[in-house]
Amino acid sequence: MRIDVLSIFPDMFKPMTESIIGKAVNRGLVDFSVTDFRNFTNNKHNNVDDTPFGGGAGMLLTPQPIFDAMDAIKAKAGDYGRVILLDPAGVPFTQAVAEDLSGEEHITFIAGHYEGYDERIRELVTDEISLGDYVLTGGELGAMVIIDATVRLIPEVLGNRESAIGDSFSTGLLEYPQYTRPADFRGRQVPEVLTSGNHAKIAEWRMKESLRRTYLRRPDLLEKIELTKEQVKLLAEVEAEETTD
Ligand code: 4GS
Repeated sequence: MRIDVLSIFPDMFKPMTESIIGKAVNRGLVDFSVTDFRNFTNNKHNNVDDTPFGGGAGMLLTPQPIFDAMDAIKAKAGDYGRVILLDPAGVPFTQAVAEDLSGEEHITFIAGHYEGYDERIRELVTDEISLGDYVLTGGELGAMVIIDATVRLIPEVLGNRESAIGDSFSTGLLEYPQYTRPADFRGRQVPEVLTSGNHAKIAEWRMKESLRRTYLRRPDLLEKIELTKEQVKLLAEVEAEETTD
């Protein structure tokens, strides 16, 4: 996968060379490049923003440096693939969006840092994505979050140790509680079933606790998935247990 980012703060992307994403780059699974679009300005002060026509507060990202930086990416890579604009008015970012993007060969992010974008910039864009209902100082952190969640879904990026299988949100449920050694830590015991060696009982306990956690913390997620007969039975047990005490 090739990932391009347009940003006037290229140093903000330095953390992307760490950890699993950095390894994916080093292993040649991801080709990652940040373009500072301030280098593409045509004015003598290298301004990338200007005041809005019609008046009002705040500055807008002007189209010229963005269009020219996009032309440069096209000249280098042949095309820009999916073009993502980080914007609070975009579709909320979810695991489903990450799964969709992880199948792409090329993604280009436009990360702005001002009040807003000149509307003509949206002409270049295939997807407008919001990180959530809050206001950031710029699109850079949003682009990094989307890159992180997307790249880890590329086959081969995660080893067995960090497997994406069973992640919360890919199953539609929150993860069940987990324990490692010691079985007794300062008098706090690991649930007995987990040390019983009975794999069917362990699987049932995990499913039930996954349902319990989702029921208690994120009941909205239960509305979005189709439960099996077994899960319906376990959820009924959880509901009974959680309403009596
Ligand atoms: C988001 C967001 C955002 C909007 C950038 C105000 C500076 C800011 N971008 N998801 N101007 N939420 N952008 O808050 O993507």
